[in-house]
Amino acid sequence: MKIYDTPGFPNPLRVRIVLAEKNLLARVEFINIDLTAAEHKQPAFLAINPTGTIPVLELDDGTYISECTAITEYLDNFAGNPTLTGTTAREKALIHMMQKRAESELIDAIGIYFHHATAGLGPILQAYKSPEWAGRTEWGQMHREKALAGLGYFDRVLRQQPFIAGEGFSMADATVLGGLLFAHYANIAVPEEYSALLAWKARMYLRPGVANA
Ligand code: GTS
Repeated sequence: MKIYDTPGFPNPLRVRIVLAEKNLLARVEFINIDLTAAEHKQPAFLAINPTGTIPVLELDDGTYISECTAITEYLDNFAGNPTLTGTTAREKALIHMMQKRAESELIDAIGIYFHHATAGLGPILQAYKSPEWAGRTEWGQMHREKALAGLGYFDRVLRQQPFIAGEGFSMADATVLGGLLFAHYANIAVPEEYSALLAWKARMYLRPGVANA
């Protein structure tokens, strides 16, 4: 298997955590994609993922899978022992619900703020962003507010339960960790009063699957 990504970037971190949690890091070859040079917007990359985003998983039979949730579903299930996406109907539903919230309320909101209200990854990549979005800093700023609200939401969740989707570590935890990494790059500080979120983050980084990602 191959993973096309950029080390140290937020969405790639989600999949790297999954690989580490599943003990699969040694089973994949990493292909580095240079986002600042807009390599992911060139025809060769768009042929493997038309949405022009990383990460992408390439299976040994040449199938390409993009979207972290889909990649995670594959990696969690291919050995027949799912641990991150739920086993019962209830678990699966709760994990997917929280995964979606972690994307829309946090990591994706920060991505929109970062790419559309800040200098993002620089001028080469900015040139590939939709022209009708260019300069929409107000819209980008709204997504900063949305992300801050998302941080507050996950703090409240973690006051009630030890993990994002309940009693066990799941892909939703990996996504919130990716969101916190993105918040750091986008200079969005987690407010100190979100102590449950901060304590959870510290606990997560003690997990080998997160520390080794
Ligand atoms: N929903 C996608 C997923 O789950 O894979 C999001 C992927 C995504 O936005 N990836 C970012 C990207 O490729 C990388 S990261 O910086 O968020 O880690 N961005 C490219 C771009 O041009 O915005």
